[in-house]
Amino acid sequence: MSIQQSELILNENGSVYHLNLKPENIAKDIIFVGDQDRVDKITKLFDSIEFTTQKREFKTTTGTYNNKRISVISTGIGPDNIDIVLNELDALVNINLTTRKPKTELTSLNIIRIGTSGSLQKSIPVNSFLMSSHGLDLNGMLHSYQIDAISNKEIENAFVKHTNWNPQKAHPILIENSKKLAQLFLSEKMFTGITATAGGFYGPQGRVLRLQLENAQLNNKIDSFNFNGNIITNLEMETSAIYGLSKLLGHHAVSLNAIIANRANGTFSENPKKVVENLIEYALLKLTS
Ligand code: R1P
Repeated sequence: MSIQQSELILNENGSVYHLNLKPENIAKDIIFVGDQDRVDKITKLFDSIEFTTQKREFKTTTGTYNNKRISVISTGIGPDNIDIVLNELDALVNINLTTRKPKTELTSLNIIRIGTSGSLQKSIPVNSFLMSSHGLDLNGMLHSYQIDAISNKEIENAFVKHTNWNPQKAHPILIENSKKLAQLFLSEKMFTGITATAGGFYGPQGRVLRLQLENAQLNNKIDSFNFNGNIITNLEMETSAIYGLSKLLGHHAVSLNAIIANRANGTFSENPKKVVENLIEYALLKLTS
């Protein structure tokens, strides 16, 4: 059965609806950034550029760095955008866009998120790098899919109990990174830990401006969660969605975080741009050496 036009929407030139991309426009190694302006900060370091396009917040540039073909894509903010980006990228490699049928031979992409994040632990200071060993999904997007095969019930249930998690909110889901891809980026410079992924920046991450929180203790409970030595190190808005959809679709994913804030001691980096630039250089080198 072919996938109907309303389900897989293509633009007039045959490109996928939001990303504006055709299969030949993307490399198998893909860097995700949130901010569309960060795409050029990476690709200005490339040896050559072969393609670039932008629609809404989704900017893509493909080129080579150290002779490796790499695409850089901006996803915008949040797990809802990751749903769009990962499904459309998967369609580009694993669905025949002419017959509208899934291919029998599937392609696995390597997806590396280079993003910013706030540390939850005093021991992980601003200006450090952190690789997400797991994404802890606190936003619920993944519940639209059949996730039993990729979730980790024991630790999820321990988290629910420890935080007194409101049963009216989506049940948290813990998803591991791609160990194979992750090992490329490990070094003594890189902290690792569980990254909690929220569906918003203020209330969903425990920030109070004028609105009171549903559970004012939640951030403290997240900070103090410890499951056999596994602790939650940082909060951001994409990692669990990237890990979950990548695992379900058969892609490899790793999330690298530039720690620009420390929520445990209230500090913010004096030069957040610099720590992101340093992480970009580190990631490109590790990916291509
Ligand atoms: C919030 O300011 C944004 O910054 C973080 C969060 O995950 C969210 O997307 O990541 P990026 O810097 O990669 O966008």
